[in-house]
Amino acid sequence: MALNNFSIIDSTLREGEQFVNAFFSTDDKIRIATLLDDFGVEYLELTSPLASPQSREDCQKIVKLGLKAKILTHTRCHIKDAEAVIDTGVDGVDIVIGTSSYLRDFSHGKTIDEIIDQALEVISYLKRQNVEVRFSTEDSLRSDPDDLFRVYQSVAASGVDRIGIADTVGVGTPRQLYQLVSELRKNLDIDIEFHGHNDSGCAIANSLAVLEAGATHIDTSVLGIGERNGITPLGGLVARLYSLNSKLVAKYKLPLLRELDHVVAEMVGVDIPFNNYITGFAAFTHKAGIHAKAVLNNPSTYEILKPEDFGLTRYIHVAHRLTGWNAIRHRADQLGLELSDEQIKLLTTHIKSLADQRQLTLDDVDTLLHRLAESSSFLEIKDLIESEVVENGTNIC
Ligand code: HCA
Ligand code: CU
Repeated sequence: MALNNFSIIDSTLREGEQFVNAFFSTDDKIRIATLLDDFGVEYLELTSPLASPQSREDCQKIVKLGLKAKILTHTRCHIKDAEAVIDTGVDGVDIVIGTSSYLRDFSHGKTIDEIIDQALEVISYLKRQNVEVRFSTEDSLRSDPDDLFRVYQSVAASGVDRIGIADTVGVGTPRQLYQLVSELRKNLDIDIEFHGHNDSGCAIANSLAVLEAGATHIDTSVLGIGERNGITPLGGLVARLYSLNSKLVAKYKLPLLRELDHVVAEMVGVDIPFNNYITGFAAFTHKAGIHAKAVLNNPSTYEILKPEDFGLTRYIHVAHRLTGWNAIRHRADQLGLELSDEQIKLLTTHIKSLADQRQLTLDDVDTLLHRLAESSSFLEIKDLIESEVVENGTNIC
């Protein structure tokens, strides 16, 4: 099963450059490439050198960095394009042509037979240049399945290294993709890549489905940036695979995800979403008293991902009306305060009443805990708390 032997093709520097806010300087590109290489992705896909003079220069510079990751570039399936990118020294070229009726009628205007002829010409040229060649069909999920099979069969016989399925508009479902890849696997002995857009929120699930069916390569970008709302996010794919079996992603330096997400978010001027996989600020926070208690006893009760494996820490939110005395006890222990269960339970009741009246901060809770620890007798603090709840509960801190 390919799940044990897949590669990530990170396309932050190609698909990601198509994100509306992306304007990467040469230094930005080098930083992203170096970080991704350090993280351990197997391939980096770069914008076509034909896009602009700077794109060509940057592509050459990244090739010269001598990274461990293989460097790919991406072009249309045209012989002239192929000839014009080969001198950049890349390890491989990803070629693509639309096969859906949308793209055949409204983009390049070619028949399936013409697409096949053109593909064979370009593949044979590139193979003679000794580079890795991937041939992909744009808008595969809205292409006629018979056309798709015919195209893949012809190119597979031509010595191409990998075929690519591109869900260009993010319309595919996991079941559909599982079936498509299973069918290809049965008939063709060739590596299969998947490039999935996320318009309907299935990019990660689709990536897993194709891997389960035998695909070998998955395209990602940092934070998922790309055309429209982007493609399979690197961190999301890692979270998905890790939670099946952490060994699947043990080959990557997981603690680098945080830096990658932060660096790219800053470069393209967006915040990391609060609910982002692994690196969103709420990804490892626990709030309700019942959750907090169980997580304190055993984090796995409510965590499928171990924050420490990603160089991160969990946070138990205690200053609110849903809190519980176990969480407040944990905070007291963190502060090194010796308090009895009775004291903690009383204070928890008080915190809940206060939190009904205004939003509390951790500082508020800490102040109360310190005051409780400093009070000479339990009765004294009991009186203090009860009188303040009744009289002016809004401002005890
Ligand atoms: C594009 C289209 C593409 C190509 C994917 C691929 C898509 O912007 O050039 O080469 O497999 O989503 O179809 O990104
Ligand atoms: Cu795309």
